[in-house]
Amino acid sequence: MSCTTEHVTEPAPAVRLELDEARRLLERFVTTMATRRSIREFSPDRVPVDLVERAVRAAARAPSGANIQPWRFVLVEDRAMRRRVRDAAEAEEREFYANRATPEWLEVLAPLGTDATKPFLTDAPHLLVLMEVHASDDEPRPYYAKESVGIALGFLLCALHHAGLAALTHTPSPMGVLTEVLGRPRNERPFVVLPIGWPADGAEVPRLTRKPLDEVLVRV
Ligand code: IYR
Repeated sequence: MSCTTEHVTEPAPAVRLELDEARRLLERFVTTMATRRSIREFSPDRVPVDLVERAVRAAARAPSGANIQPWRFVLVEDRAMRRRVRDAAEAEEREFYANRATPEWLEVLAPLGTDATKPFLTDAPHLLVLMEVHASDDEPRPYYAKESVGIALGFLLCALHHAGLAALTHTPSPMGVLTEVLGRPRNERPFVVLPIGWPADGAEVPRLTRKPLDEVLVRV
C-alpha cells in the first residue's frame, strides 16, 4: 500500500557547543539532578498554575513512537474529584500492603517508609494525572506507548525539579478506576499520579544511595 502522507523536512535546530561548555553544562545538570528526590511532604503554599503548565509544555516535547504523542496530562482541580482519587488510591494501597504485595516486595519497600495513607494526593497544591492514550475514534493507534509516556514523564520530572518544584510519581495499581473518577474517555489509561508543589519546610526523605557510574555504565 502506498502512503498518503509526505516526508517533509526542515533544518535541524543547530546547537554545537564548545567541549568545555558542554562539560560545564552537563556537570551543572548532574548536580541539579542529584538533588531531585521523591517528596511525600508538601508545603501548602500556593503554586501558580502557569508553572505546572510550563512544565507540561516541556514534557509534551518528548519524542514518541511515530510522533503519536500518546499522552494526556489531567490537572485535577476539582476538590471532590481529588478526594475520590485519594480514596480510590488508598483503597488499592490498603489491599496492596495487606494482601497483594509479596514479602520480598515489602522487604525492598521498607527503607522507603511508605504505607497505605496518601495525604499528598489531597494536600499538595496540584495533582496531575498522566494518562497513556490509546486508539479511539479521535486518536490514532500509538506505538511504544509506555516507552513514550515514560519519556514524557522523565521530561516532566526534570522540568519541575529544574524550577525547584517537588513531585512524587505515585502509581497505585490497578489504577484503571481513575479513568472513570476523572470523567475521562476509556481510551485514556492512568500511567502515573503526580502531586506537585514546593517541598514542606523540614521535609524528610529516606536516606538512599544511587549506584555509582561503574555499576550502571558498561563498555563492551
Ligand atoms: N504503591 C505503593 C507501594 C510502592 C511501590 C513501589 I515499586 C514504590 O517505589 C513505592 C511504593 C505505595 O505508593 O505506597
